[in-house]
Amino acid sequence: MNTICAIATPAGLGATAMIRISGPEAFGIAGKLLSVKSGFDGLEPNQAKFATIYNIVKKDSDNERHEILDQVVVTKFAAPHSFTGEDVVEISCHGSLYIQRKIVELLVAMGCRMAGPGEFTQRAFLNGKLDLPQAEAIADLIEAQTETAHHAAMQHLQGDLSDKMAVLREELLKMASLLELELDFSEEEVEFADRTALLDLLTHIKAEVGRLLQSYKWGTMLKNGIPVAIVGEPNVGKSTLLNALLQRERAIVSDIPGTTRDTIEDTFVLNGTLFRFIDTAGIRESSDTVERLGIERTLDTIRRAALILWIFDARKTRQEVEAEIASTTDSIELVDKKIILVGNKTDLVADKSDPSGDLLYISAKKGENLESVLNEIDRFVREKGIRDLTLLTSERHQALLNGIRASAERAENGLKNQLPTDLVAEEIRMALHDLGELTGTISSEDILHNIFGKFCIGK
Ligand SMILES: Nc1nc2c(ncn2[C@@H]2O[C@H](COP(=O)(O)OP(=O)(O)OP(=O)(O)O)[C@@H](O)[C@H]2O)c(=O)[nH]1
Ligand SMILES: [Mg+2]
Repeated sequence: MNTICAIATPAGLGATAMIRISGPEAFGIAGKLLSVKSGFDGLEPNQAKFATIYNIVKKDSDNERHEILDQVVVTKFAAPHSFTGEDVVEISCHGSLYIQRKIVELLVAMGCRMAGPGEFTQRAFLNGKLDLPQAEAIADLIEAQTETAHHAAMQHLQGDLSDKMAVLREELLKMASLLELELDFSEEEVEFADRTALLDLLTHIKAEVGRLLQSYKWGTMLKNGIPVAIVGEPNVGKSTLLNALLQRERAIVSDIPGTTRDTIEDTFVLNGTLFRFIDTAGIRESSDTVERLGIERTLDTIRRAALILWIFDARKTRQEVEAEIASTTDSIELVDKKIILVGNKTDLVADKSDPSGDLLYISAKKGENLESVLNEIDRFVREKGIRDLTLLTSERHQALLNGIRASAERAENGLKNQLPTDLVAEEIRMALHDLGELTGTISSEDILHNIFGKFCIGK
């Protein structure tokens, strides 16, 4: 096993930067590089110490002299009690790009190899410090920009998904071994595995996997921002509302109906959750080709949105607005979406009381009552409970869980139709294989390359 090194902090100017070394030669190489009072060997694991790094400067072919490159803090972790499970040395140096590069150059000259993408995390996985979903969660954790995304990644890192999978695997293994036993005694036509219990287990697995698959939609939305469409007739003030919510002039506003022709989007963090507001072209009958294309996009945006802010002129009645929504969305599946009705331009009306109480009334231009809109958006997330769910965020996990569900369904059908035991057993084996790939008990070069290749160097 090579000893690897890499800069673990981002390329940019910080007060300090950190360089990581991991592998069997980590201590030996660090000992040569670092001049530590009392010696590097004297440094206890899990302790940090002040050290000096010297650079060899060649004056001419015969003369070389040692020059201080940097004064650093060095931390030592002894295998197996380190992130990678190997001997690890972390060097915190000053943030200068020159110093960082020079230290890596010296390490390579002393026998380190530059780490590949995700190689530290991959080693942690191979040494059993993390399972695969946990290793993948590290990438999510590093990328998390909001409280909700952080929470989702942290749950995976703490083994939430892994624990759920381990329970499923245990149950499936039990079932598989009973079926295999029957196959061994196939001549005698005995049934070791209770068929009703098997069916119950398959139903349970399908439900558990189904719940996780459902959460994938939310998992990806949390990463990219929960899509909130701002729609309504032309000129009702959609772009004005977008700008007011973002507190900057993102979209063009004018009193000409049909100003916005394309969708305009921007992200916004509300109470720790990332949202993506999408301003759209006003919906109306139009003979203008470009405007019609824009309206098509509006309908598409409604299809993809989780939340719809339906903006109308506050002088309209509720019946008029409901008729408008019904006629525009008749071809759109609205289940799972929430439509919030927002009457705008209240500054122009004397009486805007809503007898039913669930319409919101605002003045986007004057910034009045915008908090009522934000409160409704927040309430939607709270009601869905997505801040507390175990969320599936990885495409890889989704594909494997889909496979597990399909195998469970086929096994179920096989049992119900009294198909031969070996066919049912084969489906269970396939489900077990997919589960193994998910948690990483089964892995190949290819799988690991696909996962860790997407990491940055230094992770
Ligand atoms: N009085 C008043 N005028 C408003 C309010 N909100 C928006 N307006 C005005 O209404 C006009 C249209 O506003 P926009 O935000 O461009 O409307 P839009 O819904 O994006 O229109 P399209 O892009 O054409 O679909 C502009 O002149 C705004 O200044 C409001 O709360 N009160
Ligand atoms: Mg507009």
